[in-house]
Amino acid sequence: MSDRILNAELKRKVMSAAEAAEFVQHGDNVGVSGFTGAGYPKALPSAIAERAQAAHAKGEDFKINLFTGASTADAADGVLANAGAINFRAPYNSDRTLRAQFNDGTAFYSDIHLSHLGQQVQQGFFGRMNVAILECVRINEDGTVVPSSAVGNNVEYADAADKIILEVNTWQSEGLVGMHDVYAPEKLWERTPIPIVNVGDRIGDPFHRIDVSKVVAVVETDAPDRNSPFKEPDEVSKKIAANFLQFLEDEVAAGRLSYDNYVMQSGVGNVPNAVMAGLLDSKFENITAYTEVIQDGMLDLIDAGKMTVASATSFSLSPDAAVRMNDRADFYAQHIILRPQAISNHPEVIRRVGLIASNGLIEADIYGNVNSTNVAGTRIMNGIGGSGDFTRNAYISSFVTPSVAKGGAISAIVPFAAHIDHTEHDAMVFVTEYGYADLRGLAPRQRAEKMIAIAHPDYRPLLEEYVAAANAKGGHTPHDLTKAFEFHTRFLDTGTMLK
Ligand code: 0RQ
Repeated sequence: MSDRILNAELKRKVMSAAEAAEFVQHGDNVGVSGFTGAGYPKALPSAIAERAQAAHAKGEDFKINLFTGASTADAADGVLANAGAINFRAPYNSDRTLRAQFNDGTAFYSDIHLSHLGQQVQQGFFGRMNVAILECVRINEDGTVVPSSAVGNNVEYADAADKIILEVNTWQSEGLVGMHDVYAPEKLWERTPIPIVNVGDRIGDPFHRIDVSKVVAVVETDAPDRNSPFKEPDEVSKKIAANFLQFLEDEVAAGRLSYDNYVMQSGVGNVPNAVMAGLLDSKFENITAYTEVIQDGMLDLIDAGKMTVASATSFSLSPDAAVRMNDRADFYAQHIILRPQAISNHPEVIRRVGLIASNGLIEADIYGNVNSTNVAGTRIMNGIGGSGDFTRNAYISSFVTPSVAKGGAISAIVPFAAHIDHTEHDAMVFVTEYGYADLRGLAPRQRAEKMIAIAHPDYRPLLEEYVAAANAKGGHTPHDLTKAFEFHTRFLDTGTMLK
């Protein structure tokens, strides 16, 4: 037995994953730890999948409703989806098999703002939470638990669940001890302000207090997080990043930002990494991040002394960066805080700290409405994630995107977004490789001009043609509803949005 299980009562609950999986029944609501490929349970999902497969082989039903922090990995969503063991999923998914099941209607998905789900589960919006399965680094002598590389919705799931299963993962560095700040808001209708004034404020405990009497099993694992390899930013990403940095410089020049008060929120991926590489050589100092996910570029900024503190709910690191983090965990613990996602994404705090949000998109329309989730308005990609939490409440909200997808067959800027996650009232600045469109203070007709200027040159004439047709119909937000989705229907008919 590992020396990371220090509580005598819970030591007696150690068993195999297969034995622990017996506590999960068909139809159960199961809330697991895990966020962006970090901190998800590594053993129970496979064991539950095996149970499901055995039941299916006997002609019996076996499916669970799976709740997480955000995306997990093959070892969690993947194995369960492949076993046909998921009936319902919330609040975010990036697994391809499961995505296909949502899109063909064989599994159900509710795409929910990441800061909202924990409370909704606690309040019983989805029925009882039957089992919570939480990965941790260590169980302390007093029965408190140190979460692993993500905090996610652990607090709410453990609170709501009838039974708790703990996975103690010895692959996770004990250096994580001290990085967490576990805080639960008071009960509904008794709430006081969340006392985070500065990004680096710690307001909770470095461990999670659980009800030990609810723990039915403890399972030991040593499997790694998903930690996807780092892709060097391509040319388009570098141009988008350069345009984003120009926007920041222009904000400084306009007196709306200074070189030492940039509070960053950033989605993950190629473009954000290129932005962070650019920030290394910029005049910005004392950068802080109030965001969801700690990524490679933030470690670089911390190493360079450019970023003082990064607050998030999980890590999303390349294998190299994960090794770096683990090797120097004591140093990073002075600069990194991992909070519950209800707090990392809390509107109240986001408003207070005055951050600049920057997220990806599927498409935006000429008036600045954003589709982050549904390709051609119908096929779910991942989900809204935290983009709504941040976009609505940011000091300045921005979206970064290549001007085209699928080799140019799809324009990221369309006449009318075929699904809308962020409205024109929330989205302020759009950045492509052709520049940035600042929509603040503009009326719809003025916005269209700015958006077309950052579209791919091949699509600008088509967008202008649409605007002419829409303006001919009139209105404050002109549209020709017979043509508004022509880009999409043309793509579906011919394989390209181009004429
Ligand atoms: O697909 O890899 O199969 O070619 O979408 O697109 O351009 O690499 O950009 O990785 O940032 O993803 C909106 C999906 C963008 C993401 C989305 C295809 C494209 C490619 C990826 P391939 P890119 P990104 C942040 C807050 C919502 C959640 C969020 C997302 C793939 O940013 O899920 O913001 N956002 N969370 O080809 C068809 C289009 C497309 C398209 C792109 N219009 N039609 N396919 N793609 N546009 C917090 C965190 O990040 C944790």
